Amino acid sequence: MDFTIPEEIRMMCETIKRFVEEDIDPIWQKIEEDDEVPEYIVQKMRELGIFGMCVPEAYGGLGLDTLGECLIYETIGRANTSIRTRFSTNNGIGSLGILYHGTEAQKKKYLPDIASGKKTIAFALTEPGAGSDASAIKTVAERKGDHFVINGSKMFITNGAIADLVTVMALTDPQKRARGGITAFIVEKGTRGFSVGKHEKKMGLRGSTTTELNFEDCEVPVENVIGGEARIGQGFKTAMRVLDKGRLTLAAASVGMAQKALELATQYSKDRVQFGQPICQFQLIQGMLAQMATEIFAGRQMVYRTAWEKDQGKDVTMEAAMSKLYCTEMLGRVVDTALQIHGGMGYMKEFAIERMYRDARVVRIYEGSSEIQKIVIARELLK
Ligand code: COS
Repeated sequence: MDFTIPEEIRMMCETIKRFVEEDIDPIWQKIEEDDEVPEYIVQKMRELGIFGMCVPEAYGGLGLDTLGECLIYETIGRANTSIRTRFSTNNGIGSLGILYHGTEAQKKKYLPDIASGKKTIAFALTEPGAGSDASAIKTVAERKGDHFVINGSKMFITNGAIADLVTVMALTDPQKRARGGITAFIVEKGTRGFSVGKHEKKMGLRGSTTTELNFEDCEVPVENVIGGEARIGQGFKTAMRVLDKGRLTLAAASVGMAQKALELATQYSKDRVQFGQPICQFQLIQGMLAQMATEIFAGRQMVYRTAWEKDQGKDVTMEAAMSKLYCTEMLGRVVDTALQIHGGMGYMKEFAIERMYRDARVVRIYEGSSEIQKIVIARELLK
C-alpha cells in the first residue's frame, strides 16, 4: 500500500480548503436561506476544475486517479453539502456511464462540456416503485427503427432541474430486466417529451435541487444509447458499476464532513465554560472527542485503501460498499455527538452543526441505503 499524496493533489486540496474557508463558510447561511448556490460560486468551481476530476485530460478533465479524487471529496465535504452535490453528478453518477461504456463519439461529444461544468449531467435510475430494488423500474424504452421512445417517470433526481443532460435507465426488455433488459440512455434537455416535474422539499441539502423527471413519448436516437447498439440491455451493469464508484466518493465526503464536525465540537468545547471551566476539561467530553476522532481515522483509512486498490485495477465492489456503510454511519454518530457537545446551541439554526446534522441524515440512504450495502457485502462474501 502506498498512500503517498502527489504534490499536485496536496496543493489542489489546499486550494479547495481555502475555497471552502474563504468563499463558502462565510455564506453558508445564505445558501441555506436562499436554497441556492450562487452562480459566482459555481463559476469558481468550474475554474477549480472540479466538474471534471475523473474525466481524462484528453476530454478536458483533470484525469485524477481514485485516491486523488477521494482526497478532493474529503476536502469539499467540509462545506455545505449542496456544494458537493452541485458538481458530483458531473464527476460521478451522471457522467461515469459515458466514461466507462460510452462510444468514442459520445465521449468526444459530451465529456468536454461535462468536465468544464458548462453542462450539468444528472443520473436517473430511481422511480416511485424502484428505490433499493433498482431493477424494478417501470420506465420503458421501446425501439422504433432508429430511435427509442421513452415513457415513464423518475424521482429524487439530484440536479434534475438544472441538468442539460441526463443518464436515464429504462426497460428495453421487461422479461430480462437486470440481465439484459435495462438500457442506459443520454437524454438532452429540450428533447420533446422530456420535462422536469415536482421539486422536492427536503429535510436538508438546501441549495441542491431534487426533482421528478417525466418522459412522455420522448424520442431518443439509437446513437444516444450509452455504448451504442452493442450495449443495448447492458444498462443495469453500467448503473451498478457507476454506483460502486459513487459510494466510495460519498464515503470520502462523509469523512470530510465528520472531520469538520469534530473540529467545530472541539473548538466549542474549548470556548464553552460551565462549572467554572471549559467543558473540554471534563472527561465525559474528552471521551466523546476521542471516540469521534478514532472513528474518523478508521473511516479515512478504509476510503484511502479502497481508492488505492481501485487504482491498482482491483474490483472493489465489496470494499466500496463497506466504506460507504461505515463512513456514512460513522458520520451519523459523529454529527450527533458533535451536536450534543454544543448543547442547546447546537439545536439552533445559527450553528453550522444543526445544518450538518440534517444534511448527514441522507447519506445513509442515497446511493444505496446502509441495508443495501450490507446486501452487497454479504453477496460478495458468499460468492
Ligand atoms: N458491477 C457490475 N455488475 C453488477 C454489479 C456491480 N457492482 N452488481 C450487480 N451486477 C450485475 C450482476 O452480476 C448481474 O449480472 P449477471 O447475472 O450477468 O452476472 C446483474 O447485474 C444483476 O445483478 P443482481 O442479481 O445483483 O441484481 P439485483 O436486482 O438483485 O440488485 C442490488 C442488486 C440490490 C445490489 C441493486 O438493486 C442495488 O444496488 N440497489 C440499490 C440501488 C441504489 O443504490 N439506488 C440509489 C439511487 S441511485 S443514486
